[in-house]
Amino acid sequence: MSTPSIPRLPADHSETEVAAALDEWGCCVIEGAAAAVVMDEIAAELAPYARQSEPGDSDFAGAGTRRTGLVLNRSPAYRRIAMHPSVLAAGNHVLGGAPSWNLSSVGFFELFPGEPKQLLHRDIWKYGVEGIPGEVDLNGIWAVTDFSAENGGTHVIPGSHLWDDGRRPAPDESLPAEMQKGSLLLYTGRTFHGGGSNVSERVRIGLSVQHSAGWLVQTEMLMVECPPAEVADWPDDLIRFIGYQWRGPAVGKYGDHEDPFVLVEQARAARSR
Ligand SMILES: O=C(O)CCC(=O)C(=O)O
Ligand SMILES: [Fe+2]
Repeated sequence: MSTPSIPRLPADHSETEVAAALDEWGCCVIEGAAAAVVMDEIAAELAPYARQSEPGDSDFAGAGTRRTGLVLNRSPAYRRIAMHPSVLAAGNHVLGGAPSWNLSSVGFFELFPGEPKQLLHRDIWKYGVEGIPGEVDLNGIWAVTDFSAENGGTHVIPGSHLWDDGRRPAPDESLPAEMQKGSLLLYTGRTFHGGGSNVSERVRIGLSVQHSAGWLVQTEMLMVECPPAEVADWPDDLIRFIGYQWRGPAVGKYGDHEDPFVLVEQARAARSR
């Protein structure tokens, strides 16, 4: 049986279309979700840091892959697309059953020529917990360069979000998400995927964005990485999106049972004194 193709939506898709694609296939490509120049800006902002990053130290991380973090701090261009309408539509649909959901991690992934195919996996394996009910992550990869079958464009298995927990993919069951710079592959935490093999002569760059239900620990300690004084000038909705918000009826409190956004207000007040 051949693998069904990855659904593709235009940038002006409706919320219903992205919801239907994620329900049925667990993944979709949003063509041209951002302008190519935005991707160039992100790449330029992160290049000085990426040059200092070490290659991966495990099979999963990949000896031919460099992963660079602190993207929110280092890339104002990423901050402008962190709450892209397609991400919000997808997250609201997949994670909207939770009291809140938020950004969990952002990584700049450079796959160099010669890097082999990554293990096909579900991102929820990162929690190390068996039997997680339903979907708790809504993730994506922005094509910072074009993604092709040759340069290691992310592989995905449409429909695999519905597989039983014990089922494992055959090596040839996945398909590469071929997409132009500025397109976005969205996939749920249960959908099998992984970096492709880069048999081209050029680096493939993807910006991995992970989002999770608010009651989960974030993959990165975003509020430590982005302390109140640093985020004070950012838009309020982005600040809340990285975690400065009450996450549920009684989680995410700060101090005397306050909303952690009060930390940002304090940083703003201190600044204007
Ligand atoms: O770089 C890629 O294409 C995918 C990476 C990935 O899925 C991961 O590291 O979890
Ligand atoms: Fe992954």
